[in-house]
Amino acid sequence: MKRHELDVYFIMGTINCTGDPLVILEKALQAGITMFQLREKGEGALTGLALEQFAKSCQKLCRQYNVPFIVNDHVELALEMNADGVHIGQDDTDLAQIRTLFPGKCIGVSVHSMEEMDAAVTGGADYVGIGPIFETTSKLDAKNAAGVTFLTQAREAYPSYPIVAIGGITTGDAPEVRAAGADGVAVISVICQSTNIMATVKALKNHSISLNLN
Ligand code: 3NM
Repeated sequence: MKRHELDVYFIMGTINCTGDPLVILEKALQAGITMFQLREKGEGALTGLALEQFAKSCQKLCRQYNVPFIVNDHVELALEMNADGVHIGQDDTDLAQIRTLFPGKCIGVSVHSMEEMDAAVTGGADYVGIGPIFETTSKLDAKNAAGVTFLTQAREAYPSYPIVAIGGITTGDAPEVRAAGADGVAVISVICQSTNIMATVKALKNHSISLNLN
């Protein structure tokens, strides 16, 4: 994958939205998000047929805007739908197995230590997510906010590997997170709760990206 695809990585599930999730997604796509992850989990999340239908609507919108459509955890669903990729945590299905199931697709892994990062890279992940950088209310089982210390170390260890930062990131601190080594910011609430998604996404973007397309 290209590192700039991680620039503004929008993650969403229906429970993160107070308004219509598809309207929010379309606004975010129009505003220029570069990647989308459907993360349908938690109390009240869709399951079964309703999940499939919602996922298909999200995928259709992403295709219209030529933005990769990634599925969190629901590996079967991602396969069935021919999603552009999957994102997995440390407790989810084994990376080697996922790599075999998704040849040529984008696989993201959440990592919290150098050991996990090394394993993700050698196991064939396409990018890693590092977080939570700041406190988050969007993930119930999130670890404590870690700041940018590990992110900085990870970038030093892997100068050109795709890394996205996650957890409590707002428009104001996106530049700090990028300066610490992230190729992009993965966000839920700052977009889902925005009253001006166009302005929020624009503010999250890396404004020097045209000079940094490797
Ligand atoms: N993963 P918000 S933090 C989905 O640390 C997720 O791995 C995290 O949402 C991790 O932008 C997180 O609203 C939630 O804080 C991110």
